[in-house]
Amino acid sequence: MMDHPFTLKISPERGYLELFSNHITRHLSAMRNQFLDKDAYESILKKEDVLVYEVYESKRPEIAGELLHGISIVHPGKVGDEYFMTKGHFHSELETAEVYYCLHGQGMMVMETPEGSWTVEAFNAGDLVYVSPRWAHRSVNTSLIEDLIMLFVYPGNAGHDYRTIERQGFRKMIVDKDSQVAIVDNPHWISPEER
Ligand code: PAN
Ligand code: ZN
Repeated sequence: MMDHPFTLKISPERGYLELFSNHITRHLSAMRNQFLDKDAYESILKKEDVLVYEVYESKRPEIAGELLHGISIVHPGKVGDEYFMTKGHFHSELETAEVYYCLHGQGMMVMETPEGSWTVEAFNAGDLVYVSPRWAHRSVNTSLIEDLIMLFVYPGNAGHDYRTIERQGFRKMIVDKDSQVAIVDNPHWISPEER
């Protein structure tokens, strides 16, 4: 089958939902054990199962040669000191990269390799973040007021491995420390030697 090229006009005013064919919502209840502060997590959840982030995808065949693309929106907020963030994942096909372009807001991309190397890229609207092959990635909204809105593009055959991060966590966490954004060690991270 040969698909015809197409154009998507991306603007919040038009409503992303009308332009993309799939809408994924991740509420706090779907992020159990991802945030460090369990008491803070339970107490927010008891009041409301808040929407932490959502993704609008343009559905494409999940095969090599295609480019999967869409918009992710991480809402502002914290669980304890930790800013709202995505679950994060490795690509199942480890040797696949991803490009993120920040449309609105500010954030940090937390990344690490299977061997435990880590890096954190801070970005603002207008910045492009290149996630190289092999690096797990999680986007964090470091604003407590504004949405973080990103455009992402990645290979059709990438696939998502969430299990590894669910098990071992990310090495670094992004927290609000005396009203400053800080990168700190995750005390629950399981190092390659312990796996
Ligand atoms: C993105 C992410 C999106 C949501 O499309 O899927 O930002 O984050 P999680 O998938 O970690 O919940 C991407 O990286 N795709 O590969
Ligand atoms: Zn990805």
